[in-house]
Amino acid sequence: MDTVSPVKSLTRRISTTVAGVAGAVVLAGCAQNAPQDTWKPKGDNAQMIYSLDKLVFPIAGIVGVLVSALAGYIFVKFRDKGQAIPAQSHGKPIVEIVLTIVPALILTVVGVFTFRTIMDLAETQDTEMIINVTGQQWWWEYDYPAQADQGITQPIITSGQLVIPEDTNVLLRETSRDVIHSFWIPALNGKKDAVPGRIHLLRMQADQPGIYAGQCTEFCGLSHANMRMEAIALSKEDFAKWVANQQKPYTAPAEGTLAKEGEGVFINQCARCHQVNGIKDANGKAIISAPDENVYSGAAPNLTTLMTRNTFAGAMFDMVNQKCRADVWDAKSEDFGAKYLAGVTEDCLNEKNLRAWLRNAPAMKPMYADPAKLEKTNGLYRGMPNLGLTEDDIDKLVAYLLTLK
Ligand code: HEC
Ligand SMILES: [Cu+2]
Repeated sequence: MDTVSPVKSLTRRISTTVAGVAGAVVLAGCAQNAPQDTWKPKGDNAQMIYSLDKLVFPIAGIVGVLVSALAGYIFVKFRDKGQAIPAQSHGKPIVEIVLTIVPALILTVVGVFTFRTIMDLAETQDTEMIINVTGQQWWWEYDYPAQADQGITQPIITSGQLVIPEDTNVLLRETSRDVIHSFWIPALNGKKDAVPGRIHLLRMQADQPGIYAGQCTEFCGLSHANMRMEAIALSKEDFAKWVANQQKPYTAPAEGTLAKEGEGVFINQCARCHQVNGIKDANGKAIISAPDENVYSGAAPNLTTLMTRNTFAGAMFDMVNQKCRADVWDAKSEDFGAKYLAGVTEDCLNEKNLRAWLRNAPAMKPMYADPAKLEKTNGLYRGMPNLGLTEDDIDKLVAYLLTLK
């Protein structure tokens, strides 16, 4: 027979829960390496949000503690011990007036500063550069329209890693090809939803070269948690080098090499979804990959300069091995640009990840791309399907993809 009284067991359950939550909150503050910390702003926009937080958080904290303490005191002090019901009254006008005016004043102060920050963050007058950002299940595409003053003479399209020049007011024009996503690089600015059929604007500015991690923050389906992104800030000179490299013409691999065979496999297997700018078929005819009607959003990442980004598939997987990864992530800001621009060389390539992806992408990242279950998605893929490639073809493709830098 259970001898613990129901009241005791309830008290124990409540105190265990409270201790658990408090413990988790305290431990969450211990993270050594927390790149997605809003309270470590690395640019003007994030700084504005932080300054507002610094004002509002202590006020909200004091009010929160006071209210919880008072409520707790009242629960304990006046709990039902079988005493007579106290005399009922209808309040004291003076208390009611004070309790209305004080919160109203606090909210007014907070409201004025919040409104001012929202207005400042919506400013677009000072834009120096525009990048179009398109979310889709489950990766981000960045397209840089031609902008002569930024040295961008023809459009650039890339994915996963948003490359920007330091100390430059960049304006993102966000939209989505399928469902609502939300773009968030905490060190650089707050969140902004990417909504199909609309364009939302988000300012970006980074004080220093470096890599700033982010995450899609609007639940967008099966692989929402695997939809990450990184902003890469480069010094202005390094950014110019990056732009020049993105715009250089395509060079096909030399005849007779493994990479050349890989180009053939790519044309047969991949080009129906993936664009590589300038690639030509055996007859010298340019291949423009049409939007693939079998892919839900109609699009796949542009792979023209795949090896200039060191993560792939929604910034989920490293394209580089452990050592080379540390080189970039831990670089001092003055060395960062050179390290990043070195790209993915043969000895840095994380061949294990890339091969696993080519072998069976949906096994690495959950996607609606299983041919057996396509009736559930009206015959449309979300993401990259398992193409059933042979190891031989994968060898060739890896050799070819390594030339895309
Ligand atoms: C049916 C369309 C389709 C085909 C065919 C296809 N892919 Fe993909 N691929 C995608 C989609 C969609 C993604 C984005 C998946 C994600 O990140 O969630 C992708 C992602 C990738 C990525 C990561 C790119 C990045 O920047 O994040 C690589 C590399 C890649 N595919 C290589 C290939 C190769 C090589 C082939 C040919 C063997 C191929 N793909 C065939 C649709 C396709
Ligand atoms: Cu998303």
